[in-house]
Amino acid sequence: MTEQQRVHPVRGDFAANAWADKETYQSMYQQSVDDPETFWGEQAKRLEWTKTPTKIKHTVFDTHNVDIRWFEDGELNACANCLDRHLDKRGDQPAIIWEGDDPDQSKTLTYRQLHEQTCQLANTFKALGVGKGDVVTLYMPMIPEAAMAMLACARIGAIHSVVFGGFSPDALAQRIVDAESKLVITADESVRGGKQVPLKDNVDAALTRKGTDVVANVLVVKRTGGEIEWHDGRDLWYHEQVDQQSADCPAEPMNAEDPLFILYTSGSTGAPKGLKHTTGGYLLHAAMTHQYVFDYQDGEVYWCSADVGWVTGHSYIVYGPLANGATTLMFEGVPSYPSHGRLGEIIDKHNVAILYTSPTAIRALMAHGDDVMDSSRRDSLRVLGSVGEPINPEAWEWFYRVIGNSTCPIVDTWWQTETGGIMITPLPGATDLKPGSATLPFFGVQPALVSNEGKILEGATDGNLVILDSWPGQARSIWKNHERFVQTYFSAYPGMYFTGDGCRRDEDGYYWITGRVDDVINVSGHRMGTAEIESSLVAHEAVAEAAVVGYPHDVKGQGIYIYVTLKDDYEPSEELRKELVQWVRKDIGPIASPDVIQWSPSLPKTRSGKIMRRILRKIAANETEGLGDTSTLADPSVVDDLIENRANR
Ligand code: 6R9
Repeated sequence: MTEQQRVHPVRGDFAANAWADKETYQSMYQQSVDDPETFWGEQAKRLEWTKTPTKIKHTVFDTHNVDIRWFEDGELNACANCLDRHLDKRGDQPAIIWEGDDPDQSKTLTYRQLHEQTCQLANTFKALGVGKGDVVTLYMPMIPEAAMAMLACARIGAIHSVVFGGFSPDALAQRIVDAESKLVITADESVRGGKQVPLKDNVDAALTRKGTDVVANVLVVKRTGGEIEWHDGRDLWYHEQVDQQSADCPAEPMNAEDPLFILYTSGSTGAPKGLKHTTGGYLLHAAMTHQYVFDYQDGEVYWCSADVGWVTGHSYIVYGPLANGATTLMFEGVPSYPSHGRLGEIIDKHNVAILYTSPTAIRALMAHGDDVMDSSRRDSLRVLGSVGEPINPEAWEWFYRVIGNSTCPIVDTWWQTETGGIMITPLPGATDLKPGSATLPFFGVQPALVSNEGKILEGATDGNLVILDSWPGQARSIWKNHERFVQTYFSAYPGMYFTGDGCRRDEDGYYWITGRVDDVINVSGHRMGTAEIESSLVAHEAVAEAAVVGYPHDVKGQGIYIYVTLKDDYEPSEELRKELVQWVRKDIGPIASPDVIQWSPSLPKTRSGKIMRRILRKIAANETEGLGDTSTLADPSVVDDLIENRANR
């Protein structure tokens, strides 16, 4: 039996106690697509509305008029839904368990404590002149204050824009300027794997960049007490401000379609786009998927190991779990510190029942052998989850057998920043699992595969993954650029949302995501536009031209492979190679660190001057046979040189 045919059927005892078994999944799914109005109108009741919505769905995917509204006459507050409404029943239950980078540091915040501190922070925002519709940028470590800052924004109707703490000052500045953010929240330093990252210094550097004078204040959490510079009048200590504020801060009633947050993500072209997510539909989708996909049961400790800087952290560390009154674990560090046993040790220490992590993290541990898990028992685990990139069947089986002691179903969840929440996924009590497949659509999600010409393909086939109708968590637009939103997602296949992913559907109707079909690469689950890296490189004085492609990498899924053509006055050298690597790291951030640089006197181009990336991808993957048709190249001999000097063999 090949890996891809191996099936792990749903366990009977699991199905009996789960939120959904096969029949429940099938009947709910059917209703969700046959009668979305009734289905979502009913589901909306899981949230607390200050004004109950009567208009459920108004969504148009027409290229001339993309207009997405859910629950448009309803009013609610996302923070009140995540905190206030749990106080009666769960005031003393842990809301957030925080595990520090240092294994001796951890703390617990109950729902009551989280509510109180979030209200104080919300009042701080108000005192600083931040109100409804203003954008607050977060550049934070993985500490409870990050979740509080998101919730405090939501409480007063401010819009948060979280920027991952691994991004460079320039990348941060770009996002601050685009969002016209008045307030930035950061910490003196973050700590990861025993090393300090100078977050405040990075903010200082970012705020020297053009256009950042929109920022009036920087609120600084004291995390390490490390040395930082201080700009009087602009910088404020978080604790000093919050301590002065009362814990009484009424939640602002928001329209369901008021923005909750923007989150920047990379696309195939241009600058990162700020995806706009709104309040009602997003929160409902996050909460509902958190319950069904992880089969969350009351009182369980749930751990999503993502960073709040990514959408996974938004939906599955903060909004989904807290809306459900769950206990969510937040981890500051990395799975390899102080040793490779850390992940398992955290699970034992806090009795984690559900672990949601990435294929990269799994492969990195797997590379150290089965005994990396010897320091823990992990018998509290019940469900495992994977997200961010395709998981190869070997890593799936290792996750299942070694981390999960062969007892826990794995939910391989496919979704995107744009989708707000999980879209294609097993439900642990309902779906027979096939390692490597994200399996079947969640409620309300109508996937389809189309040919390059836009023809909908039936049955078992490969194709481009599109979604035929809207779902509540869908991003509504790109911040200040609706035209780009329409162009990016609705123009390739008119009338459908195009995901940018390629996919295979098997004879059982299971979906197997094969990866991006556009110029986006996915390195350790981090999405990057090749164009962004290229434009960084050509800004270097030695570089005439650069082309960036992804290539298969054992741990990271994809690595970054760069073809560089130098200007006439420059010679290739080890020193220059190192300099270019540092250049990109500094410009974009360490996540964009190039793995391979190949010096290429020229790049394969069509006669109209377009770089043939298909060929570059193949050479980078060391697949030099069958390069396809190269006859349209202006100079086919370029390819021979690239093959001869390829760096990955
Ligand atoms: C949630 C998140 C989205 C892209 C997406 C796809 C890839 C995510 C996946 C997966 C295969 C999965 N992706 N989950 N590929 N299987 N389970 O990761 O959002 O950062 O926007 O990335 O990630 O290529 O298009 P985001």
